[in-house]
Amino acid sequence: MPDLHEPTIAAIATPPGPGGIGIIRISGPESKSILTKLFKPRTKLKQLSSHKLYYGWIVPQENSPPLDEVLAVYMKAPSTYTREDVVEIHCHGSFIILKEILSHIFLAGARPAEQGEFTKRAFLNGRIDLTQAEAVIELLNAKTKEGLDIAVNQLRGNLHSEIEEVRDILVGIKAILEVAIDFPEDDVDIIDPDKRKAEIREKVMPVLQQLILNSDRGQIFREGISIVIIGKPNVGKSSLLNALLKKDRAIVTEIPGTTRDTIEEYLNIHGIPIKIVDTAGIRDAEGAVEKIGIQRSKEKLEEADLVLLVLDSSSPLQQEDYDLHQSIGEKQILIVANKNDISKKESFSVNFPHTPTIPLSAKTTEGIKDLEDAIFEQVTDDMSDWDPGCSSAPNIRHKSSLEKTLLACSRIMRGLEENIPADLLAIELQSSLDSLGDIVGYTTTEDVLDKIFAEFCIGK
Ligand SMILES: Nc1nc2c(ncn2[C@@H]2O[C@H](COP(=O)(O)OP(=O)(O)OP(=O)(O)O)[C@@H](O)[C@H]2O)c(=O)[nH]1
Ligand SMILES: [Mg+2]
Repeated sequence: MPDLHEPTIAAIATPPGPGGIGIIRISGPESKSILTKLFKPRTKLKQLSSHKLYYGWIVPQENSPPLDEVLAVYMKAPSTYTREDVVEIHCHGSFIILKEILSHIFLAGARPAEQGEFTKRAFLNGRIDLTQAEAVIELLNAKTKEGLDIAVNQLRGNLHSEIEEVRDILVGIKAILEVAIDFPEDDVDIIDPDKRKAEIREKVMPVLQQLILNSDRGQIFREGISIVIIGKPNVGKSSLLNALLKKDRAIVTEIPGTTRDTIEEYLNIHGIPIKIVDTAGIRDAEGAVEKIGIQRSKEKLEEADLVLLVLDSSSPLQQEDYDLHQSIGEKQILIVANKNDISKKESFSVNFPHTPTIPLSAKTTEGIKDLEDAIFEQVTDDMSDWDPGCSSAPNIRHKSSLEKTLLACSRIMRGLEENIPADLLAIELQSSLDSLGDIVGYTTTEDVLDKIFAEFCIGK
């Protein structure tokens, strides 16, 4: 149940800058009385009904001129976002008006909400679990439709219910162990180790393993990847950037050394958010500006998840091309055999037999789709059975707790094998339950919670 002694909080819930409407949100026990102090409905009312939108004015003091014409709603706990009494005031979307009204709300008894505090209250009051609170952040930050699907699924509680199913099985085993602790002479019979092992092996570990796998896959759609285009001067790197972006973003000329600085852009390849960086062509440069540009190209190369090495298939390979290929090291790489609209001088699959090569023309854009498919395949590896729309994809924090749970499960399996005493098994079991509890927020420490909610914006 919500704590009636919690202070009432308020914040502007809509983004800064002018807009059609701007919304102020208030949550806490004083919400309704604050609204009644400031809001004058058009028709006189005895009482504000819950979950009903009223038209009227914000009049901060008796006889003062109205500040704004608004729509206001009072929502009685617990059917609200935070499970506390909540008020929303829909004003005109001017930051000055919003700030002015907010200052009167503070004078009337609310305090400014901290980042994510509304969602934190929803979590603390038990309306959502931690995975759902985190899904709200991901929903707000989603860069592609696929990233959004993952967040919405998590918000609907898909991850929560999978974790709960596993927890139920482990809690059941723990109950049996506790009985066995009380009757040590019959403990093997009570525990029935083969049955417990089968439960963990068939119903717990595969679910944990699948969730861990989904975490890596979801990460790609959620966070995206970074691609860097490198190559000698004039091979067509900027032309490739433009072809992928489907717009003339970077300057293209026949003069080697055209691009001096790195150019960062964003694109969406089959649902994966991608940061793509065009770089200065790498060579032994004389000019100071070009030298700095080349240094930056090398730094960007370090940060990349995937490197597109552009080669000019219309002219013979040079030592510089081999050196560049070498400098990419262990990173994922695709060779772009550009300018294949001109007669071919090189077949790179002979020169670089272990690197996938995509022939294309950045100028005519023929082959660009093949490159997009190759990028997708390269970074999704064997994800053909992955559907971001129906799998719950744990984040890195969840993943590390899942891995801890899985380790604890392996230790329990070994313990059951070796018939170790029930009280020792119970300790391992508690540790696996604690790790699972961290994911949904039962046992999460205060500092982890603070870190999670600090990622929110104010007003959410
Ligand atoms: N025929 C043909 N010409 C191309 C192709 N791609 C690029 N070019 C030409 O090659 C020249 C260099 O292209 P850029 O895209 O500026 O090459 P870059 O690698 O970015 O060059 P720097 O920025 O100087 O390192 C330009 O004249 C382009 O029109 C292609 O696929 N076919
Ligand atoms: Mg360029």
